Amino acid sequence: MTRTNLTRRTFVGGAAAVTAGLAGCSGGGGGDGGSDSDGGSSGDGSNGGGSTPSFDGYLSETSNYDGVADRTDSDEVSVTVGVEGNGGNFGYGPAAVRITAGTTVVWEWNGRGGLHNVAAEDGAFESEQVGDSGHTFSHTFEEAGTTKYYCTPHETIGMKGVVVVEE
Ligand SMILES: [Cu+2]
Repeated sequence: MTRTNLTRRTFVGGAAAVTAGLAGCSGGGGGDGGSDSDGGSSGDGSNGGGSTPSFDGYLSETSNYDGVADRTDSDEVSVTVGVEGNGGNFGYGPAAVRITAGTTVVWEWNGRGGLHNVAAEDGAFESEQVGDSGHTFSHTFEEAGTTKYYCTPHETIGMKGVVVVEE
C-alpha cells in the first residue's frame, strides 16, 4: 500500500505533462468560455461528480490511475502507452477516459517500458505487443458501456485501463 502511494505521487508531474499536451491539441477554440484552458483542473469535481471509481477494483492497483478523464467532447481520443506508473513506464495515460459513442480511441506508444499491448477484457480488440515509439493502435467504440483493457506483459503489475462510453 505504501509503495502504491509513493508511485502515485511520483507520477503527478507526468500526468500534468500529458494532460497539458492533450489540451494543447484540442483547445483551439478559445472563444467559448475558456473552461478548457487549464488542463490540470479537470480533476476538481466539475465533471463526473468528482468520484474516482475503481471499476469493481479493476484499477485499484493501477498506480497512475487518478480519476476518469472526460473526453466526451472529442471525436478522437489519444491515450499514451508507456507513461510512468506501476513501478516504471507501465501505465496508460490517462488510465481511464470517458468518451461519447462513435469515438475512436488511438493508443500511442511512447517507446518506454518495453513491450506493451492493448487487450480488451471482453476480447473486443487486442493489439500486437510493440516497443516502438510512434506505434499506434485504434478502436472505435460504437456502443455505450464500460470496457476494461490491459497490457498482457504487465497486467499483473497494474498496467490496465478503462474506457467509459456514453450515449
Ligand atoms: Cu505493458
